Amino acid sequence: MYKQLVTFTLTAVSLAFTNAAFSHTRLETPTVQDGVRVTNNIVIGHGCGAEGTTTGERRPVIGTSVVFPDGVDSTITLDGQPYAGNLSDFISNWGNIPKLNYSRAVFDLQGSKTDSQGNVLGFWVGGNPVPVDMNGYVSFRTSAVLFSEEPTAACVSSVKFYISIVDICEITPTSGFSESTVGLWTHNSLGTPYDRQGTEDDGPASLTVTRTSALPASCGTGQVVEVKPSAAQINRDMPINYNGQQVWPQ
Ligand SMILES: [Cu+2]
Repeated sequence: MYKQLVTFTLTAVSLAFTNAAFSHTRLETPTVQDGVRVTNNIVIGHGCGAEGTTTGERRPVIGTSVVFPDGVDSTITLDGQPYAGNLSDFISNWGNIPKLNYSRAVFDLQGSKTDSQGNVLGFWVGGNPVPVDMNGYVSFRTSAVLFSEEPTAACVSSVKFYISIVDICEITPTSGFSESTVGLWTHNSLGTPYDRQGTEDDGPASLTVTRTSALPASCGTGQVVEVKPSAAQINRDMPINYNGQQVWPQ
């Protein structure tokens, strides 16, 4: 009886930890195949508050801001080593990949974030709170991502894009950011006001594109590429503009 109770308690504790880990804001489908258009969701799993805060103590998310690396001045690694070349050495068509699916099912307001050419590199939604005991699904679609034909890409089996997300529970200037006003699903060491506080770089969501065609045998298990946004891009693209005005942070 005692033994059963201990087992049950340990299971409950480990489940609680698992849930906490999975309730960070993430993509519903974090891995997609190359060449395939995929409908996806940003899943807002909980409101603002320190990790371990109970659901009832959390503050509801009233909006979220999502930024994909633009691939222009992004930081690229190849098998964990800094890579000085271009993203086009690995992916032939990065740019204008994500697109928000219009919906007022969760939030009343939404908009795309674009670069100077009009390519979508992120989006925002907001306007009303997600109840703290529920998930918020923000629907979007990624168009087909293609591996480059360049020899540099020949042995690459996957490319992982880190997606920076800020869940907003109260509109403040960046000086007002805290665990109760924002959920920072961002890198911890870019040096921007949006950086997640923490020693581990476990903030961002990610989208991994995997190659479906077989690699040449000489490639072995293949190489992995990772792409992170620059600080300049996060500073430029994370704020939310609405009707020509920056409405967050402010
Ligand atoms: Cu979490």
